[in-house]
Amino acid sequence: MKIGIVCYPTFGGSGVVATELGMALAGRGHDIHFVTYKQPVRLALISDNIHFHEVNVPEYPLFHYQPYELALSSKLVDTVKLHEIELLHVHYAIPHAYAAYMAKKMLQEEGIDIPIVTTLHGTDITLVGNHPFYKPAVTFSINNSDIVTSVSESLRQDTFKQFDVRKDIHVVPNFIDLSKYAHSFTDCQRDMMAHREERIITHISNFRKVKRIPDVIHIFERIQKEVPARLLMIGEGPEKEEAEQLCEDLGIADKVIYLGNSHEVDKILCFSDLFLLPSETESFGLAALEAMANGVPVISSNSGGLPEVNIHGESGFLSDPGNVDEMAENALAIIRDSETLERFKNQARAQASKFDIRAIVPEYEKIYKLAFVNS
Ligand code: GMT
Repeated sequence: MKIGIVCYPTFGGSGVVATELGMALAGRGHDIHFVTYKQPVRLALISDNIHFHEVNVPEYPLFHYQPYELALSSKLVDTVKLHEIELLHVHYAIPHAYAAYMAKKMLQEEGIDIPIVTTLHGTDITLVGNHPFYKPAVTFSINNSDIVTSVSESLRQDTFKQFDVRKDIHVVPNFIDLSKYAHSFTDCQRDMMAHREERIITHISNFRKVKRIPDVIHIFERIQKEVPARLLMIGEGPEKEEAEQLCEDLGIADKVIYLGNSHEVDKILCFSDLFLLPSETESFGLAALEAMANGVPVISSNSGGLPEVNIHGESGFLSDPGNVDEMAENALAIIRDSETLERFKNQARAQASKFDIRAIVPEYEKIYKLAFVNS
């Protein structure tokens, strides 16, 4: 099948999922066309059946805001026609589902019918999309997609609660390519990051408010009082500067390493002992799943879709958002002795294996077939 994929090309989870899905579909013989404003960061390989089409928005001084969705919908129309694309799969409702709908309508005028699959990822529903400024357009885009999927049951429920959605939402969870992790442990560079006796605690995010970055630091501050440890902070975002200051204020700056955005997340995770994700809400928590696939137990909040990914007492522990005391206690309960840590590492890996890409990608293929029926 010739499939057009629209996503954000950045380090965010929705872009990562879209890119990994596209590459996996290409591996199964589909012809994949990514349409976005920059080459997606995880799109390492442009092969014969993976293509990238850049959306350009010409600057014009009259426009206070450059009209990206207009440029995207025009690009979709051209790309669909030129490459005979049969289906569009858009990740993140804003503005992708809206632009895809416009493209569909324009193509209809030319006698071309293209089904639209929209995958909701989280913040497009729970944080941004439900703002009154966007809500009517997001509701319309969801209701006019041929198929809508969400990455967790929790996000499905949130969407029904917050929007007047008149169609079913199919849950297709995020996934992980476990074959990529089979050899990670031969390549560890742990000694460069920490002393032998120190536990390595890791956090990866886009450093936005929803991630509760100060909680990450407060949890770590309590941990390192009892067990020698280092904190690795991966990612970039608006809360980073304040986080660095908080580490200074708490006198732990020498134990916290900020690594910025990284293309080597798996290498870093492979020598980590514990992953912290105390987010206010998280529709899925792909970063937690990537940690678990690397055998890293997760201390997370219990909000959104996290309980569908991280299992309390198995792959880690979950607490109410903001309960940093409990999160620190649970973290210590895992890392204090090596035997318990090893047990949790194995359990984390076992839990991650339930989200193997080989089980999930065929789910999307079924969804695509259904989209043709609905279109
Ligand atoms: O806030 C983020 O982490 C970025 C955001 C995105 O759109 O890339 O992530 C959302 O989608 C991910 C992939 O489906 C999910 O794993 C994240 O949980 C979700 N983020 C939130 O719900 C806050």
